[in-house]
Amino acid sequence: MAKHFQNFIAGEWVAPAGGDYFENRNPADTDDLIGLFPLSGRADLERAVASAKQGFERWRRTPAPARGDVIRRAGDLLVARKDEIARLMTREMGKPLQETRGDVQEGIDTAYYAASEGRRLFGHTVPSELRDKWAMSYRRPIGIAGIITPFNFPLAIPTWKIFPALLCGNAVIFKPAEDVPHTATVFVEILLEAGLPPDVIQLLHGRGEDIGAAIVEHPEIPLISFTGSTATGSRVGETCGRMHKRLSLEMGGKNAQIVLPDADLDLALDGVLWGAFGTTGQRCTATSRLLLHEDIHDQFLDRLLARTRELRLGNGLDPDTDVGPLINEAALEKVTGYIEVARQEGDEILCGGARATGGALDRGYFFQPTILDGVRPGSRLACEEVFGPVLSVIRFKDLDEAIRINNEVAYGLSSSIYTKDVRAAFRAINELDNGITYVNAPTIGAEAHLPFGGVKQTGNGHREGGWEVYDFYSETKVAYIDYSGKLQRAQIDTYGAAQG
Ligand code: UN1
Repeated sequence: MAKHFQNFIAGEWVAPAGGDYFENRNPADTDDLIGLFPLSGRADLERAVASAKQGFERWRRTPAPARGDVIRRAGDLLVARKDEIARLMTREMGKPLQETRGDVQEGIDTAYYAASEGRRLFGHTVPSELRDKWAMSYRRPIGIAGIITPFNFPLAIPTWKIFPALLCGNAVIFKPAEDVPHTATVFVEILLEAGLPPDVIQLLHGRGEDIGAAIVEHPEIPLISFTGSTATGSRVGETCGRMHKRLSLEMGGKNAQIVLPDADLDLALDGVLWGAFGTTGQRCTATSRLLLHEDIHDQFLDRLLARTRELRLGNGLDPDTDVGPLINEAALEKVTGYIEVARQEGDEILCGGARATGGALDRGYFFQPTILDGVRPGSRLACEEVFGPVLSVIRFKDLDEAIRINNEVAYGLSSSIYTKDVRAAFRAINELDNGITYVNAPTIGAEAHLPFGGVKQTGNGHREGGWEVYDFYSETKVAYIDYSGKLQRAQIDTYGAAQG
């Protein structure tokens, strides 16, 4: 009998009001049932909002350094349980253990950065234009933050959002992706063990179209942070625009690795293998386009093909596995659909192109690492996010053309260039339209203490990580203190002229 997991609402682990649950199965072995998780609805959300409002009133008054201490303890608990969490994460979403350990590490890094921010949260103090008057800005909490997260980084992405939201003094309602509810449950247990007041965090499991949409639409949740598909992000954006909510969106990518002829080709090869097929291509930063200079195109592809064929697919708990499964049946259908599109568009399938089967693979959602050559700029495989192990190869003649091809897609998350030429590298940094550019490193691998996000259709101008995310989760307040004892009129009694 599978275990029933619960929501965390108003300080207790509780069953959903409607009494319905969904199954959480291992994508590498669908016979493996991890547990049953609540399908939440509006009644659950109403209870969570009422409790979070109370939590917010207390938490907003807790000094920021004390809020930081709770987050530091959460970081310590993540350190102590790193291996255990990595294992349960691999079991529920498939990526190999070294990657899920990295995912937990990203959460630890984010915790310690957030904890230290509790002793900064800088405002500005600036001179007033009037005498005996003081002017300054500082940061205030906003209210309840609705946090909606994807499956591909089951711990890291929730920590990117929840730690800064809490550090800034907000309460949180957390809705994790349906594919990874177990990691989310353990994360909330850790927050509570670290000493977070129980009404400051509420965990609601369920479907995006039900409980996710209800959170976005709730008038008492003024702050929404969403990472997921562009289509869903557009709907979230419409609602938040209509309701004047503060919204951070992190959506798709179509990230390119550019290889110039002078590059260290061994390094470029290692980079594209990791960027394209790490996490089974299911990162918004995944390398999904490889732009090869015509002089090295053929030899580079030959070597890439040989290395790709050596990749071992399997259960991520097996230390020999390089590439795990896709997340679910719908992902398998989506990626398979794109191979059909590639065929219709006349792309050449150099390897892969189908579900991976045989032995234990038959029980999971495995897909062969796939390389498509001759992909034309402007075609669907050159422009659309696949979110799977599918790499589109495009040939170019010079750096100008490579930059143009990189920039002509709707997305703008990350890009990468391999070259030894410092002039080419700096031109790329300046001219590639992306939030992040890597030089001699793959398109994946952002560090937790730098701003993360993309331009154009990837986001809506906000950044996660680093120092910038604290602006999103707090409101600027400005205070003027006039101790002159008389009426001083800004812009009129300039520089205290009235006083002589
Ligand atoms: C994502 O793909 O949604 O830069 C996040 C990286 C990771 C985070 C990826 N640190 O690849």
